[in-house]
Order: sequence, then structure tokens, then C-alpha cells
Amino acid sequence: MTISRFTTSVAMIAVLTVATGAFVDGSPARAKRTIVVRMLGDASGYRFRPASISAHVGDVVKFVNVSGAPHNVAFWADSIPAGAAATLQENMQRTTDELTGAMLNDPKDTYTVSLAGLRPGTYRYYCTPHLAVGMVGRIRVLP
Ligand SMILES: [Cu+2]
Repeated sequence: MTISRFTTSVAMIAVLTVATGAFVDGSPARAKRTIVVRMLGDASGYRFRPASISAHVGDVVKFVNVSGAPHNVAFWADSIPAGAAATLQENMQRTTDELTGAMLNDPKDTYTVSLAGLRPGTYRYYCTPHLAVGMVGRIRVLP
């Protein structure tokens, strides 16, 4: 075996080792998660909790009405990644307007937004009835 062939063999083994390690450590299909965001309104104010979350494309955000209803989830069309509105609109069920979800009135009502197929970036949203009192949130969508 010449020096150069030996070097090539070592390099190939290194590549194979790295590739195998990646396969073992990082499963190619990430498990889909559901992240819960509570909608609250009481003496402490109106808010989403947590107001800021990070999630991955394919995850689901589940909003749960806890107190102070009615609440909803509405995204600002100019505060989401460019070109993301159409997919986000498709991923929102029971919409009442552009990027605006159904109103939740009863305790424990839920509203889910799928992050499937969305462009990574920050998505800012608010609650229509309580925007004036600062009920806003954001979802950072990671690849
Ligand atoms: Cu609200």
C-alpha cells in the first residue's frame, strides 16, 4: 500500500465513522411535539403563557383557554416570514378572517396550529379582544 492509498483509506474510514455516528445519534425523523400555550385573563392581566416559545417545523402548538375568555389567536401578516401566510392560513382551522382563529369562549376550549411546512422564522400573534391590553405572543419556528 502506498502512502497516498493509506491516507485515502484512513480518510474514508473517518468519513464512514462520522456518517455512522450521525445515524445513531440523530434519528432522521424528529418526533413531532405538541407545545401547550395557556390563555389567561385575571387580576394579573391578559396573557399567553408562555408568551414566547420555540418549536420545530412539524410540531403543533395547542392553545388552551384557561380564564378571562373570549380569546383567540391571530397572526400579523407582516410579522411572519415572507411567503409564509398561505401555508399558515391552511394550517389554521376554523378561521374567521385572514390568519385569525376561532374565538374560544368556554374554559378548556382548545385551538391548535400546525407548524407543518412552515418557513423557519418568528411568527408574532395576538388575541383580538385583548390586543389593546398587550395579549401578544410569538413562536420561533426552527427547521
Ligand atoms: Cu384574550
